[in-house]
Amino acid sequence: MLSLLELKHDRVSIDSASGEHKSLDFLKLNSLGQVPLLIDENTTIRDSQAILVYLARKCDRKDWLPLEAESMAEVMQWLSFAANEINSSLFIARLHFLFGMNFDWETAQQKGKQILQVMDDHLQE
Ligand SMILES: N[C@@H](CCC(=O)N[C@@H](CS)C(=O)NCC(=O)O)C(=O)O
Repeated sequence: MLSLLELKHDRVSIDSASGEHKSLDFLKLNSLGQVPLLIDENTTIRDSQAILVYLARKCDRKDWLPLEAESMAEVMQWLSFAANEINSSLFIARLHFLFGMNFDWETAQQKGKQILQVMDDHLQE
């Protein structure tokens, strides 16, 4: 999103394998110990959806986040879809296949396929 908005930024890598995101320094920035995290001068925002909303509003980009009730709700429903449906399916499957974490990946994968179909159908329109 930073690139799409052509915002100059520094990207900082966090070594989660060594637990850097749970270090005291990082927890001071985000008590949940999660990435992504956006720091904009004196403002610190955690959560991908919140970061997207922040950037769109900060740049007054109504093409990304319209202010009319119906259009804004339409954007928010997809952000919520990312936080809920995608997070509880594709994200879980990814943790299993990429990082070998022990989850019910079969259920996650099956749900993930349904979720991808919902997105494909929407994009077809
Ligand atoms: N709701 C958050 C979830 C962020 C999240 O789960 N990040 C993962 C990496 S992709 C993480 O930092 N996990 C470490 C943990 O939860 O302890 C968002 O959308 O940004």
